[in-house]
Amino acid sequence: MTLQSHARFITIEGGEGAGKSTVLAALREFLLARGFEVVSTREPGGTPLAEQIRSLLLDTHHEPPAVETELLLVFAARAQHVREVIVPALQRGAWVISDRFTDSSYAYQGAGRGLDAGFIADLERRVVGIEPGITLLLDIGVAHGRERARGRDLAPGASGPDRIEREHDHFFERVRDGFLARAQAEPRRFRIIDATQSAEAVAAQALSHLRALADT
Ligand code: Z5A
Repeated sequence: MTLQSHARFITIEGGEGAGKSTVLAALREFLLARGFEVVSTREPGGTPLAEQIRSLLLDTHHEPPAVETELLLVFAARAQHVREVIVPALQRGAWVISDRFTDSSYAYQGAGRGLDAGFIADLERRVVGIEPGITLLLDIGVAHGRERARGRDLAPGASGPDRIEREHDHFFERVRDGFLARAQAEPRRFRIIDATQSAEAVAAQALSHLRALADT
């Protein structure tokens, strides 16, 4: 089974603190202003059940999952998200913008944790079945991204770093390399954006890619 690509399905990927949420808000505003229905969502999560799985994945107080458990949990959440939210929205003609999707599993569980990419691809085909028309990869050095995320995590009311955010820099270097390798392997789908620029410059670049899509 090959993956079905959807032109109105946009994903935003990148490491910690890359600015994905910030870009998502800008894309959403642009599409809403043009009168489109927009579903903005995130992974892991996006449905009540998938959000519960997210809590299990990121929780720091309980037994840490084995790497295989971690992979299967992200795909369990994704199976629910695809069926309950993403596919129904695409079928009624809405745009869907997701903060992370399957590329994150290749980067974190594949490149980061060392799980076999063939196994992930098999799950992707059997459990997910779809892929975005365009993926914006916000690329930033690990130290720079972590510094931004730390600033946010230390703000009053913030809950502090989650289980994955507590990993070492080496892990995040492998994740970054994993994302860049995927972008290199699929240049038609990926657009790499230098996320070290100002938030305004990053949003402007993301919008220029979206404009090219939305106007066709
Ligand atoms: N995960 C996985 O392992 N496998 C999978 O398959 C999936 C996910 C789907 C949760 O994801 C974790 O799940 C994640 C990977 C794993 N773990 N980690 N690490 P998440 O997306 O919810 O968590 P995150 O990557 O930690 O997101 P984040 O830190 O919230 O990053 P962000 O959304 O890219 O950043 P932001 O919130 O937009 O910005 C961060 C801060 O920087 C904030 O204060 C902004 O105001 C500031 N910012 C943003 N842009 C700029 C610019 N351009 N300049 C200066 N400051 C900026």
